[in-house]
Amino acid sequence: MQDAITAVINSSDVQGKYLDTSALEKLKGYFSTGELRVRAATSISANASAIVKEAVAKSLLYSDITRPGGNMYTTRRYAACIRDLDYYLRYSTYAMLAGDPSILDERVLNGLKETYNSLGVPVGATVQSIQAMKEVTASLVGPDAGKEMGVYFDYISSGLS
Ligand SMILES: CCC1=C(C)/C(=C/C2=NC(=C\c3[nH]c(/C=C4\NC(=O)[C@H](C)[C@H]4CC)c(C)c3CCC(=O)O)/C(CCC(=O)O)=C2C)NC1=O
Repeated sequence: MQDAITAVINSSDVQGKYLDTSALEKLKGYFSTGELRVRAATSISANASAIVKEAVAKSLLYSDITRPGGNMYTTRRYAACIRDLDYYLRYSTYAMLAGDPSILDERVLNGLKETYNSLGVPVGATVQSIQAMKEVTASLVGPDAGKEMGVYFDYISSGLS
């Protein structure tokens, strides 16, 4: 896993240089949003199950997916879906704190699309529910932190698509 600081330092190290202006600007941006990130992570963790629940209500409930024959039908599969959304929320929060998406590649996206395809989990509906979580989260944490979190929800969405 990388974070914004190691990403910037590694790329300067590879070139054998001190940090240049653009590297320093990146670090400054990261440090100046530190408190925003920690505050957002605090309220997301305190409201995680409510965020997931509202996102499901907005995107999946009462659709063909929750009816017999749908991929969320049966309690076991419904629970697996809720659990997956909770993973996406938790790992997006980690990535937002780190200011870097690499943890999503390593822990979440690696092999996920293949797993979904082999189990018949619909990717389009999953992406819709991740986008619903993005909206619900933004309304909880406010527009600035919401935009930061949005980067990582979008990263998972495009990694799945
Ligand atoms: C931390 C990283 C991590 C991820 C991301 C992860 C995902 C993941 N989701 C799975 C299943 C699943 N995922 C879903 C999800 C959904 N079905 C829908 O229709 C909805 C659109 C969607 C929810 C948004 C369902 C229903 C299953 C069970 C499918 C089945 O067994 O038939 C499985 C197969 C094994 C299992 O059932 O537990 C994995 C590995 N596991 C992990 O360890």
